[in-house]
Amino acid sequence: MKKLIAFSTALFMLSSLSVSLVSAEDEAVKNESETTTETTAAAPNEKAEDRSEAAGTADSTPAEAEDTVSEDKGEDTNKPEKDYSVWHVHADSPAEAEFTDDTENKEYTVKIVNPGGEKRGGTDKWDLQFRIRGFEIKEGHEYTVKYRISASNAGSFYSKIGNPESETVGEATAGEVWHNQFGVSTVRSYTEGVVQQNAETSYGDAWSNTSIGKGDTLNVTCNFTGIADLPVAEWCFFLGGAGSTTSSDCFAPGASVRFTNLVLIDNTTGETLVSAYPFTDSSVKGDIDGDGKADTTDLSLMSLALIGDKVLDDAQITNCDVDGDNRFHIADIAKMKQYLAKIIEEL
Ligand SMILES: [Ca+2]
Ligand SMILES: [Ca+2]
Repeated sequence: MKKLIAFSTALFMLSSLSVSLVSAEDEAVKNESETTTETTAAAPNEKAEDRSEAAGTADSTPAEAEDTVSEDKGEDTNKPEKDYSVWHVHADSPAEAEFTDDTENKEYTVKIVNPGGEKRGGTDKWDLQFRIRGFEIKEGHEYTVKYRISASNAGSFYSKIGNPESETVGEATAGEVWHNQFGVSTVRSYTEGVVQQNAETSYGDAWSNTSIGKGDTLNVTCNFTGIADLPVAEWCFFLGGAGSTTSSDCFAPGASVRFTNLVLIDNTTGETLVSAYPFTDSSVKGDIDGDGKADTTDLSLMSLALIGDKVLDDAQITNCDVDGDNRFHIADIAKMKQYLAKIIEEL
């Protein structure tokens, strides 16, 4: 009998393995990218559970920049003064991350020390979160959400706007009024051009992660309509480990994930609800990444674009034309180098 059980278990494990390999391969083919993770779509009802605050929690706000955050049971209740209205990292044991608010480069960095997840004694991708809380979502209002995410390693992430309790409210299953597969969105990869365009007006089955390649940057813009009133809402990025709804860890230990241009606007009222290191619509010559200044990052993007290793959009190409001859070529790279070497003072 024991043998039979062992054999069945082995068979089950083997079949699970082959299934996950096949789906990972399918995903890779679908995305035509080097990304290695994919997430199983979760039934909305399954998502609602386990998302409430677990006993072992830790948060890091910019005030604790560069501190390592990890499990510390009951820390939340002992620190009621924690400011959730700024971007911070929340880690459920055993998840752990180093969080940096880089004011100079205008971005946040989350370095994954331990992603958590089921096999490490945690739960799922929500074991490690980068998030902000405390704004209001109103049913029927139109919203625009924007963010830029960069990753040192291939991985994936899930992002959502919902209520902190993950409680279903009206049409908002698990309290979510928006997630990364929902709404009218454009996801632009620095290395691949546009990788995803959605026009989803309902959740459908796509409760899955968005993949990102090693060293890639995704610029995301999405419009959605509020499907429920959420007096206190949160915007989260799940960066944690594999679990019942997530077939692979979002990111491996050691990966760094950077965020900037985190913006949420209520277009109905014109109110900006979240604005962390927002990009201005850049018309700055030589500013390719849209952060408002021309620097070495932009030079790298220009160089890669010129040899065909980066796909830039029209606005970026326009900003590449630093010598103003209406085309982008090697002379623009040369002028950019002179500017960055301070041989010339302006572009
Ligand atoms: Ca720039
Ligand atoms: Ca030019």
